[in-house]
Amino acid sequence: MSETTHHEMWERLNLDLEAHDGLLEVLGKFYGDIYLSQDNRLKGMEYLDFVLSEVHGLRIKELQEAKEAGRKVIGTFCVFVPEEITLAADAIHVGLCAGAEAGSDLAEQLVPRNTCALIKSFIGFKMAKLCPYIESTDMIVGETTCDGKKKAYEAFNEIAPTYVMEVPQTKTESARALWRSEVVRYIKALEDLTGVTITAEKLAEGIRITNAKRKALQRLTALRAASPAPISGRDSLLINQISFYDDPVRFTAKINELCDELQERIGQGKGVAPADTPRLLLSGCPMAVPNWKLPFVVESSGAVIVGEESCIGTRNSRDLVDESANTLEGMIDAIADRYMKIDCACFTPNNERLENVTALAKSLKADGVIHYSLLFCQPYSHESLKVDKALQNAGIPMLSIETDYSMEDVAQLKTRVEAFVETLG
Ligand code: BJ8
Repeated sequence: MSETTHHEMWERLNLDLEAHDGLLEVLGKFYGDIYLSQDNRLKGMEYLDFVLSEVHGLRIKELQEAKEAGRKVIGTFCVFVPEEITLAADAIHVGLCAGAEAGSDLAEQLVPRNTCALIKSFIGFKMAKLCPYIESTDMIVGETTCDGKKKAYEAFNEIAPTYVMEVPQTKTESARALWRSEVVRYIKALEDLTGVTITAEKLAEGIRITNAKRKALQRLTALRAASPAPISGRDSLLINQISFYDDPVRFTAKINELCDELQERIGQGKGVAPADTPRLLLSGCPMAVPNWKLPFVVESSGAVIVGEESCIGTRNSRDLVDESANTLEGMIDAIADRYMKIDCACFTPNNERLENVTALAKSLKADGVIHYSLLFCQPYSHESLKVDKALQNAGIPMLSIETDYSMEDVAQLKTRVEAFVETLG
């Protein structure tokens, strides 16, 4: 992570420079051990390495320059906030979920101890003055998904004003009507903030850009069905993580280039691990940057990860917005419909997720699934039992793991993952 050149900018953003330097140092080391140590990486990963090395540097500089030119920055915590609309308002959409423990002890002043690590992390990053993204936002958007997040936004609002979208908890007709009205309310909120009127033309362009990004990620997912696995799970997770920060047009072009390289590699029969390496699908809670713990444990236990069924994975890229509408109302309907397909564990019932996980495991030729829940995450812990049953019925073995962001259980996790991988033969 480059530090010296960006200090002035970080100071202007009121970061705690000493603590922030410490964070970047740890992250740089962590990244070197987990990422740069891998063999057979794709050339296209150099771009991702560069973006990650500048995630608090050049990308923040770009955001500051955009702000000086009059654009607004919108920070989000959930894939329910429609990026299409943010782009249509000529604003920039960034993900604020955090995957590190730093600041989590401070977060316990605002949320209870038994809150998941993801929530504690974004609150902790704000309280410890560690996140230049939060400090760059003009509007932070929360959402009513799990109870932990709903209540956390009330507390977070005290230190960072948060606009909250109401996400329904069921998939009924009335729930869809509520969600559509929330999409309309978000359009209005953005128009008020930016002074930009969201026209059909602008929204069509926002839909096109976001769909193109999702199509590139879908392409990556499909290519990972090849054997031997052509890309590591760690690198694929990084691509999905960076999709929440990078400029969407640039990112899409780079990921399509990387997919071209992948295609070539597959054509040559090359991969990152021998063809008989057990293939695993990860399923469950999102893994925000820099939460690379479990992928590292899995891929250093004799297995390769071939997919991520999570919001920082296929749940965010699987469905596109229908582009056939040409009126604003029609596009709003198409956006509402696309987002209602998200199979987050916060919905009840949520049977489509069981079908989706099983279908994904089959299409990626996974030998097994690791279900990952963050400690204290009720929705995903509950669903791990149902996912297990559905996979058993399909003859696919599953290992359930609950953990947080600390490194204390790494040895224990490795023992469990190795034992599971051994059973896969
Ligand atoms: S659409 S998965 S991004 S809510 S891990 S905070 S669920 S207690 S992240 Fe999510 Fe949107 Fe759903 Fe996706 Fe709560 Fe669980 Fe914590 Fe979680």
